[in-house]
Amino acid sequence: MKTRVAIIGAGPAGLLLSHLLEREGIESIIVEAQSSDFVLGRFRAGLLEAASVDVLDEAGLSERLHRDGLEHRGVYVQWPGTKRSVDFVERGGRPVWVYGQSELTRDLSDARFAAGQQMYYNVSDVALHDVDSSAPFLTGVDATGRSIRIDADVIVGCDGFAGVSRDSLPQSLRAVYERRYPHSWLGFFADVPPSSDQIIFAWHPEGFAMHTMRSASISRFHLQVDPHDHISAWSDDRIWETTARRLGSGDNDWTLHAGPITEKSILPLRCRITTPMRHARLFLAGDAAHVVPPTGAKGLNLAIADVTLLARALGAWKRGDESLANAYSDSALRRVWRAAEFSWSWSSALHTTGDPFDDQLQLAQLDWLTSSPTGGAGLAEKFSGVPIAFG
Ligand code: FAS
Repeated sequence: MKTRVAIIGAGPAGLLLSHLLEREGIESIIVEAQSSDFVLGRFRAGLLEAASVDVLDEAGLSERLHRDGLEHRGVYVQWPGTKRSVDFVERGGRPVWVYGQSELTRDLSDARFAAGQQMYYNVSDVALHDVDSSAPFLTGVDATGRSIRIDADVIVGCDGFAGVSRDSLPQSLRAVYERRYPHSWLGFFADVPPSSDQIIFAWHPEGFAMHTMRSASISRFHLQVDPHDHISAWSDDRIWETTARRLGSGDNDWTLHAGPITEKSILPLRCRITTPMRHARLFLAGDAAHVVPPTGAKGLNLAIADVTLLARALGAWKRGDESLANAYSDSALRRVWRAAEFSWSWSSALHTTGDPFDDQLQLAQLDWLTSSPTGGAGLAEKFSGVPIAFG
């Protein structure tokens, strides 16, 4: 097969890229290792920055988001004895949207199928060839066991953290920056309406807790746990008791409502960034290039920003101007490192270490962020994001 852009991965990055490329008049083919149902069944992220919603609005992909999503002006930040609301809009930022990644992936997937996009699911052994030449190509084995080859002008790796595309960056050029956090997150979904009108970030001497949501009837929670902890050690009762304690249920007549837990898992917190995000005819976008801890809810938003920049760059290149394609990696990485810094500093302010000195430093940081106009403005900007642009 021959196309202009061969995309590896049908997650949010790959699907949105294909949609944005089509609006630039550029055809693409997507190959995906898993089945469509498997990809649509992955929950993961749940918070969209305003800049991400702007992209989806402009691309005609946000109808269900505005119907079913929840627009939030800010979040609650609390610690024992103190609960403060940080209103991003009041502090110069923009609202954020609660809308599950699985819902967004469904919207993107539906749009691609409706557009007759060439997408091949259950493709194994994907390999990249000749990315240094002007005629790169992909090979793989499709669901029927047939070998496939896709010749393209450009290959884009949207194949996530476990993908293969970044291995095609020459070793001599490739730099990998990695930080493993000294704690993990136990994340769980519950079929119970949220007990709060806004997301709660709770510092607690025993460990961090977060109350977020996916809809008016589904709640989502995260608990700081030891990196060596195992989900089998966490009964539903233990999870609810711990969550209620850390969120201060019963304090100031606020009560956490429990319900059936429908999914629970433990996720290591890590940051890994691979540079550059472009080499010759190979581009990387989304988790294929970078993963950040979900504390700042940046992973999915970075994927959206990457492919927005990349579609603009490939559109300009098609019109004869390669300058944006040359600037893609630096522009994308500038945003990635700002998100990595926020994810690191916000995680560091909220996750306890067991050291009382650290406790006091963290509480001082949270007190400043939630009471000082400049601290609040900084938090608002980091949370609600900045416009997606080159430079
Ligand atoms: P994805 O990983 O979503 O998609 C990559 C696709 O490539 C997959 O479908 C995969 O099957 C496919 N693929 C991989 N290798 C391939 C190969 N060799 N050939 C063909 N296809 C291949 N982010 C947040 O902002 N907030 C959160 O709360 C949050 N929670 C998360 C929880 C978990 C458990 C995880 C794992 C991530 C979480 N993230 C969160 C980050 C997550 O949302 C990512 O940022 C987002 O999925 C990025 O999208 P993609 O770059 O498309 O990568």
